[in-house]
Amino acid sequence: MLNDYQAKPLATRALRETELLPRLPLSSFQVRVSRMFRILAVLCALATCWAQDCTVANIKVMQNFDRQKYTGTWYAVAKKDPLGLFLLDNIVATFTLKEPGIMEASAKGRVIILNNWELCAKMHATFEDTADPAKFKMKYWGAAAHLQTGYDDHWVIDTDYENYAIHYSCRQVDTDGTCLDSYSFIFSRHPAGLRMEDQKIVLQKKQDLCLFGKYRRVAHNGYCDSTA
Ligand code: DAO
Repeated sequence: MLNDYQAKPLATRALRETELLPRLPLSSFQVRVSRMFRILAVLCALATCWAQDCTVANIKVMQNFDRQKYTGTWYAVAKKDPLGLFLLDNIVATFTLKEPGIMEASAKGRVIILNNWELCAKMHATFEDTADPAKFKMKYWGAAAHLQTGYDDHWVIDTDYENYAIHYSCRQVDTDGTCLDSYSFIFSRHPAGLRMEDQKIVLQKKQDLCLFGKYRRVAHNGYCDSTA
C-alpha cells in the first residue's frame, strides 16, 4: 500500500524534498550571478518600453478596410478619454453608408454638460476619406445646440467586422510625434461585451497604441434606451 507521499508524482515529491531541505547560505559567486540576472531582467523590461514606437504617424491601422462590412451598430465597451471628456457611458454608434460609399454615423451616449445637466446626447457624424482607407476625418455635431461639435481623426485600428472594432483618434500631436491628446473606443457588436478570444487581440492593440492601462469600462444600463 502506497502512502500519500509515495503516491505523489516524482516532480511533486522532489519539490517536497527540496522544501524540507535546510536553506544553505548562498556563496558570493551565486549572489553575484543572481544579482546579474535580476539586473538583466530589469534591462530587458526597460528595453521593451524604449523600443515601443509611440509615433502617431507610425500607428498601424486596419488593412484593406471594408466600410460596407463596418456598417451597423457598435456598442462601446471601453474608452480612453480625451482631455475634456464628453461621452460617459451607454455609448452606441450606428454606421451607415450614404451613396456613393460615403460613411456616416449617429451615436448616443450619456453626458453631463453645463456643470451638472445629465442627458442622453444624440450625435451625428460624417466622414471624409483620406489616402488610407482606414483613416477618416470625422466631422461631428449634436442634435441639440449645447452639445459638442468637432473635427477629429477617426482611425480604424482593427476589426473583424462581426465582433470587435478598435477606434483611435489623436487630437493633438506633440513635437516629438507622439500623441498629446487622444481618445479611443473599443467597440463590440454585443452589448454584453467582448468575447474571450477577442479580448486578447484588443489587449495587444491597446499596447500597440501605447494606451495600455488608460481605458475605462463603458457601462450600458439602459440610460439612453428610451431615446430614439
Ligand atoms: O467622448 O470625449 C469624447 C469624444 C467623443 C467625440 C464625439 C464623437 C461623436 C460621434 C461618434 C461617432 C462614432 C464614433
